[in-house]
Order: sequence, then C-alpha cells, then structure tokens
Amino acid sequence: MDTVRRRTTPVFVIVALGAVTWCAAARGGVESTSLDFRQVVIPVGKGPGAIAVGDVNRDGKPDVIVANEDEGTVSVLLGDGQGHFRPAPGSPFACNPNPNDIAIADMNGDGNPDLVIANTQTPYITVLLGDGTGRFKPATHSPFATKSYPHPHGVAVGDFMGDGKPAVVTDSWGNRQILLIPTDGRGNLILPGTFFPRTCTQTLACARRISTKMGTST
Ligand SMILES: [Ca+2]
Ligand SMILES: [Ca+2]
Repeated sequence: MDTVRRRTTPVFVIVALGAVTWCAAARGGVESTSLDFRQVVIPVGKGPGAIAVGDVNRDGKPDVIVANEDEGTVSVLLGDGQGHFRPAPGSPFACNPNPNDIAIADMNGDGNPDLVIANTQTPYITVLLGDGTGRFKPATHSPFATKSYPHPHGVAVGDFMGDGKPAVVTDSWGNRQILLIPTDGRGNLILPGTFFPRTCTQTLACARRISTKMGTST
C-alpha cells in the first residue's frame, strides 16, 4: 500500500552555510582545518518536502523552490548569492494537491525556467510557467492527468526525444514502469505518453522502441 506522506511540522527550510578554514603552522609542518557553519531558517508553507534549486529570476544567483505538500503550493525563495533568501512576488503559488517532486526546465521555450510538479496521490502532473522574475502561473491545460499507476511520485525533464522540446518522465510505481510524456513545446504535455516496457533491460533498445512508437528516430 502506498504511504500517505503528511507532516505537521516544520514549516520552514534550513540552509547551512559553511566555510572551511585551512591553517598551516609556520614551523613543524602542522596542518589543520576547521569547519564553520551557520544555520539560516526560512519560513515556507505547510508540510515542506521536495526542494529544487534553479535560477528562476535569471539574475545569475541560485534560487530555492520548496514543495509545500500539505497545502498544495510551492514557495519560491529568491537568493542573493550571499546566503539570504526572500519570497518571490506572489509566493507561494498554488500547484494542486500533494506536490511530491519538482523539476525545473524551460517548458515553453521562452528562456524562463518553469516548474514541473508530480502530484502524488492524484494522477496529475502540474506545469507552472515562469515569467523570469520568480512569478509562476499554470500552463494552459495544466494539470495533466497521467496514466501513472497508482499515481506519480517523482518527475524529471529532458530532451529525451531529440526534437528540441522538453519531455517529462515520471514513475509508474505500481507496474514497475517509467512513463515518458512528450510536450508541445508550449508548456503542455501530450498525453498519454509511452511506458518503458518492464521487460526492457537495455537503455538503447528502450529508446528505439519508444521512438518507433512515437514516430521519431534515434
Ligand atoms: Ca536567481
Ligand atoms: Ca519557460
């Protein structure tokens, strides 16, 4: 039976900032190192779980995306490159129930990073399109009802089809398969996608079989 992931606390994320100090004595060749860490606590939504890192506002500094599982939102925390974070305008953003995993990719080809979210305990994958400032809104047809069995848990994005468009992979845990879903390059998933055959043990063979089904070549 699948486990329902629920948390009541905490409602923050912790970032540990560290520095390593290396010392060498002038005499005797004694060497030592010390570690200096400080903790930064950042409030987010209820039931924080999956975390992803990407530069969503395109300022060259990494930002943090947190899935708030118990309230169906994602918190977007913009980093200043010095270990400090502030919520993006409009954060947190609604992303449907039980966000369990996050992938960051440009789903509509506008150069701005977007979010792809697996909504576990539901059949859905949610796509939120970014405007390059840290704000997000749902893609036109989001959320997308997949055939994952019993439901998605994890999600990743890549140009798996070699067509220049992002494709989404998610698990189908109940039948020991992976589901590959192409997109239209405008932020929308093209369903139902194709399952990796459970009998397929060689990656290249799998890719060829999937490409044949989808009418593309490897
Ligand atoms: Ca940034
Ligand atoms: Ca985009």
